[in-house]
Amino acid sequence: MTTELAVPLDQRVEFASADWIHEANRFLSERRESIKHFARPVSFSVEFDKAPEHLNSSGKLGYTVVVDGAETMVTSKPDATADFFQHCIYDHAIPPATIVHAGNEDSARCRRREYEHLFGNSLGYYVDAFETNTDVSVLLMAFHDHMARRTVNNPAIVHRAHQLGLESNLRELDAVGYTVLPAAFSHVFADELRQETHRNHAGRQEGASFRATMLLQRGAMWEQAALHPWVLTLAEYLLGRGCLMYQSDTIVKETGQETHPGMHSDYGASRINEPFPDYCLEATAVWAIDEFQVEHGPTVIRPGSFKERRQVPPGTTQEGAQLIEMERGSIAFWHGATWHGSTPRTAPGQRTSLHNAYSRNFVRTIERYEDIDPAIIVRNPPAFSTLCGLDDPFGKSGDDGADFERLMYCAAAGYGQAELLEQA
Ligand SMILES: O=C(O)CCC(=O)C(=O)O
Ligand SMILES: [Fe+2]
Repeated sequence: MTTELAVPLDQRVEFASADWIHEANRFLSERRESIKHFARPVSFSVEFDKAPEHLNSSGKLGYTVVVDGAETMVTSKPDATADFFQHCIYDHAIPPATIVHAGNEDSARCRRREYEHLFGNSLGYYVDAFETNTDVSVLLMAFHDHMARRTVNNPAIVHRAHQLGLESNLRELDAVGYTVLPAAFSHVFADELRQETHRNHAGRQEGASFRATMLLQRGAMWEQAALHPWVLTLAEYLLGRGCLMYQSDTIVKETGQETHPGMHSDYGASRINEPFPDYCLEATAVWAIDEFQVEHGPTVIRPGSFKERRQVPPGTTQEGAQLIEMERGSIAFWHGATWHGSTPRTAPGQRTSLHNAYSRNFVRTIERYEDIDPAIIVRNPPAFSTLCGLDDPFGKSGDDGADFERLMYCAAAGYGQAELLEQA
């Protein structure tokens, strides 16, 4: 059975759009009676610079919330007279949606910590501005999660990349087929991921492979990793909107172990016809949970080889390829048609890494999440169900024809579309 979406497709909204404001009002006005018991009205206002063009028709973008029990409590303009006014949260970037309060304490802490690692200490922009454990903060947390559960990421991918400071990474992807994102996750997260990885690997039978797979259904930290806003932006740049999780797995490499001798392309498993199309079908993010220096057995890659548009010829060696050396906390990201391999670890100890591969929405993925536990879908923003393939843009025909609601949603949301850097 295919898992139900937590929020139907037609209830998804883009951050700070008119539909978003409308939904925000609907949520608050349903709670009007309890709001009337607040000791005094609460107000706050948020303003952004450099919003995507399709939203920023009227100059300043932002919104103001006045929680006073009135009919309209959220308006679509910033207002500097509000109690609590925050100009340009997230250093000008429109924030990706995340649900920080749902789930258990550990996962809430993890989500919040990683967003603060990337964007600074402003995630709790309105929740923290009011006393905790009051009716007000409980309401605002619920408001935040309700909106995050239906908020889609800014669909203007190049704009998003620009705001997140990833433009040079897009250029590298175009030029050589790979790029590295330093300090992409915290050392605390690295330690948590390592511990969980080793627990997963240890629980397996003798002789199991060096991979542990199907991570999206193995705990909230893997969900958080799959949604990494920088990685997802690079993935959508190469693969178009609505891309899927192709595979999510960890590798533990021991001293002397050669996991990927020679060279390969990540298109190998999908038997892609040659010549490969000139657009990307699959892309891989490798998280350095441990150090990736020469003695730790890092990845090697041949710059520009994705332009060959073919599988690696048998017998191709690693000669002339470049090591991807990176510090723990970094993420390497490559176009899946790029020829790469890995080197043996010479140092004592183990190399731990997370490999999140993404594909276009029409590619058949290696892992399957169509029947993933609905509780996992509920605690994540729409981007997560998209990765799991639950937005399936094709729908499936029943006895009465195709699923036009899906077809139309995915067309309107631009699924499969990509932008080129030069157009921005
Ligand atoms: O583990 C490595 O260094 C390379 C792994 C790899 O080939 C991949 O994730 O596609
Ligand atoms: Fe690979």
